[in-house]
Amino acid sequence: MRIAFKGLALAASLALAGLMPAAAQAPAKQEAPAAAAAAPAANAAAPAAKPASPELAMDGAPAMTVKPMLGQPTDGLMTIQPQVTANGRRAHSFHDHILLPLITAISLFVLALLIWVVIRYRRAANPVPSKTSHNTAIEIAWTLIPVLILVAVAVPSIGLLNAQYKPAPANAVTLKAIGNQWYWSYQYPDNGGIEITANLLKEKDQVAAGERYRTDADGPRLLATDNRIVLPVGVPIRLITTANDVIHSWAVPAFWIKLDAVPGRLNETSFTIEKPGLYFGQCSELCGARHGYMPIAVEAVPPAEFAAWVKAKGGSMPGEAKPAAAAPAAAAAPAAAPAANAAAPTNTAEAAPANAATAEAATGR
Ligand SMILES: [Cu+2]
Repeated sequence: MRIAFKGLALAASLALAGLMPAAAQAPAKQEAPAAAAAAPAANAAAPAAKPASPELAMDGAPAMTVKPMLGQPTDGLMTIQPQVTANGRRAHSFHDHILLPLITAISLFVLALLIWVVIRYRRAANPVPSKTSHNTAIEIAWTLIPVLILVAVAVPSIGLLNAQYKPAPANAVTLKAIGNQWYWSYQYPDNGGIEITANLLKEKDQVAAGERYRTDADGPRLLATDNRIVLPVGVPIRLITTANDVIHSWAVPAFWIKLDAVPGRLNETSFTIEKPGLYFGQCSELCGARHGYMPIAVEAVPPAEFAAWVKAKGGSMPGEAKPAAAAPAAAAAPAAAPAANAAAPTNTAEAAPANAATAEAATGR
């Protein structure tokens, strides 16, 4: 996991850089129909959004189980986890098609030079050493070639770094992740302030009788949490991180996301999940004794299911809040208006309370 993150500061190719704005905007355009679809579906799905499997203890969350090879480390797999965000795919490609071949070629070249020197210039084969101390052509070459290699790596790398700090569009779903010693808590400020606390699920032999323990349906050992967070697929996510005590880091390898959570400040990045699934990560900043026991589990679901989950949690969708408030106001307005008109000729004093009532109805309070 750590090796995968080393590539984070570096990043993808120039050709891909040209594609990025289009890729970043595409999910934003999908947002409107997705949200529109979510509204009716949310109502339809609401009855189904009862607490799912009691083992998962997920109020209204779809009982999603682990998919092999997706969103988690896999035994025997030697490369980066399959990526489900645009930046992740870009970085994976940068790693596979630029960095890895380059590192391999340089290592083999240096190895060949060493072998050649050891054999050709050993004492037995070369009893009288050359007195040569300078060679202008070679000195220029061994200075210039590494500089050109570094420039070739830096250009796509800086492009990817830039893409990783692209601010989220206005319609993004905001997830605030808060690091604590030693668990994560979450807030959905745009969805009625839903709050979730996610703790590591212990193994069967670590809990008292009757207490909940991890099963394979929850996820891999040390990665499964008692409460999962739910995020919509195809919708930009604005991730904000902070911490209550020491520095933590919110990291999910399949999203190509690793963002420090620092007490007293907010860090922000954005991403769009392209594939429904269950994704796991861990705190990735040494934060104390139980640093290795604060996992992250994300369920990525279609926007309609996300809306249903938000409802089941007692939250609201940003687009939904306004029509809901406007509906009683619209219903109240025609009724109140004739009343106000009728009252006006007879008693203007009575019209004022009628208007006040309308105003109350309009705000829904
Ligand atoms: Cu931590």
